[in-house]
Amino acid sequence: MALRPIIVLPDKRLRLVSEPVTRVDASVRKLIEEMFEAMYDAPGIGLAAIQLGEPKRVVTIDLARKDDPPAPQVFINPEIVWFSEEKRTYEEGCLSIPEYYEEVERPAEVKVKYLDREGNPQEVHAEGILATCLQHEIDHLNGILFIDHLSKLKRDRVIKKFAKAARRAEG
Ligand code: GNR
Ligand code: NI
Repeated sequence: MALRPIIVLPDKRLRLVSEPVTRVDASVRKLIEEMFEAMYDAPGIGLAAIQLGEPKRVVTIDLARKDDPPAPQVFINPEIVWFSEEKRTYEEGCLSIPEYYEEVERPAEVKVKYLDREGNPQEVHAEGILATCLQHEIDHLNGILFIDHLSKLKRDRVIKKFAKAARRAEG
């Protein structure tokens, strides 16, 4: 299977709102395999389908430490149905905004409804890094990037840097 590239800023597809999956069929299962391949290769702890250019509401996550066995998790059509008042701050990064890291404050806990890779409805109560990662990935499904949670000054600075890099690469 060919390794699919992860799209980066300023690619406009990152701003698309992804479409719900209506049936977990062979094409969705193939997309999930390609997402894990790209995510593990990067490496990253999460990926949204749009990061491969596919505007579908599919998320992969693996929070296992390097020396532990893989723990792949799939979330199809994930939806936050509850979030805590309590917040948590975590230094985030994004494979679509390489080598930029900044602290983001989000709800500390979330309840997320989703379909698993068999298409069965599930619900998870997430806290810690899983809560942060799920919110980061669900943002991607809505065309939102973690830099949108920063000050306009910081966000504009990052966007400009990547726009400039793209112009340079084009020559
Ligand atoms: O690999 C990733 N690490 C990460 C760290 C803190 C908060 C969120 C993330 S997700 C990111 C991979 C990615 O870009 N997913 O969309
Ligand atoms: Ni990301």
